[in-house]
Amino acid sequence: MTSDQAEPTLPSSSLPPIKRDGLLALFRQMLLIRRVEELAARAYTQRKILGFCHLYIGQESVAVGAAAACIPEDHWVTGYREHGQAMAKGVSARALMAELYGKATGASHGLGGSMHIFDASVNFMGGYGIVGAHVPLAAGVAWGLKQRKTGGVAVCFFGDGAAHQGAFFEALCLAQLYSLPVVFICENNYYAMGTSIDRQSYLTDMSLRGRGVGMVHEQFQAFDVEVVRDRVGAAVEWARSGKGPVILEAVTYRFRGHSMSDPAKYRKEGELEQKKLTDPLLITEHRLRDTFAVTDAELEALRAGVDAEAEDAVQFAEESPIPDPSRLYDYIYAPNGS
Ligand SMILES: Cc1ncc(C[n+]2csc(CCOP(=O)(O)OP(=O)(O)O)c2C)c(N)n1
Ligand SMILES: [Mg+2]
Repeated sequence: MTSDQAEPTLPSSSLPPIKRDGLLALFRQMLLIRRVEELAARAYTQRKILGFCHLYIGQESVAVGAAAACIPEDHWVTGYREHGQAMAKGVSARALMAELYGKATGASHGLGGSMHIFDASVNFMGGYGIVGAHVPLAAGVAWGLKQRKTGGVAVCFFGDGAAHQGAFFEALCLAQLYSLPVVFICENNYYAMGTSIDRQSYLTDMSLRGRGVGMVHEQFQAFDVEVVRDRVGAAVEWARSGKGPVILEAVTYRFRGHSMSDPAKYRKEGELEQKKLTDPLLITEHRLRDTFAVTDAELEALRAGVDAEAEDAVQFAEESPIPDPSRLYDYIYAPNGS
């Protein structure tokens, strides 16, 4: 690409508008992620879950909207705030909760914990704790998908803080050069630990990071799950059709602290309350009521089902066995000969 060429822009997606049942399913999935994490937070304070735990509460529309735009062959790679993405990609509430409890029935057999959820059977490729380090992995996954002609694309989630890492830039350069089928999604939740976006970067739209390498880029408000579905839909269509990678910035917000040990005192006064007005659950509930005439009774039944599924996940995790100590070194090194 030369400097006199116009920058490409992302067209609208060709996904049909979502119908009543489809939107109810997305609402249910967002609510389930939230309930599971609320119960995980409770278990954490009871010291039943140990180690790090980064909650996704407030950001559910990003994972769920993205999943609605993807096909099973698409492979997801993400950071440590990944409970919601794991569930949206197909990890069950039980397998997620059991992993947080460090139990053998967890998605990573209890050997990973909160930051290392992994389930190759649903093409959820983790869960990584080093900020930005997984972005090159996503480019590698995309390379593999391209060679194997599976029709799948790689989708890589990362935070606003990760968009300052060297490894991130290198991955962008190579992904664009090799026209890899990968969609980079920066979840700009306004904070990297306690540092707000305007204190960490002169540039506050991280999708503009794509400009320097000639990558199609777009920023959008991601509180509405239908908007996320549409914009990620457009991006995966672009990547799937062989046009190369896309970088999106999904503007979102985390309602909880960075991790369980963060009281989040760095927020401006009234900021959290203001942001809660755009809670993804509220937005979709309003749409369900206003456009699809979903009733109180329907929503109550849905909530009861979600509560039961989340409580069942806790019970399952509590009753599951811990991993056998003989498995301690499993998955550290490849088995001999492979
Ligand atoms: C290379 C590296 N540096 C620092 C850390 C410590 N750390 C963990 S999370 C985090 C902030 C990242 O923020 P962001 O990318 O915005 O993601 P968010 O937590 O908001 O989802 C930092 C600095 C780390 N894990 N890895
Ligand atoms: Mg952040």
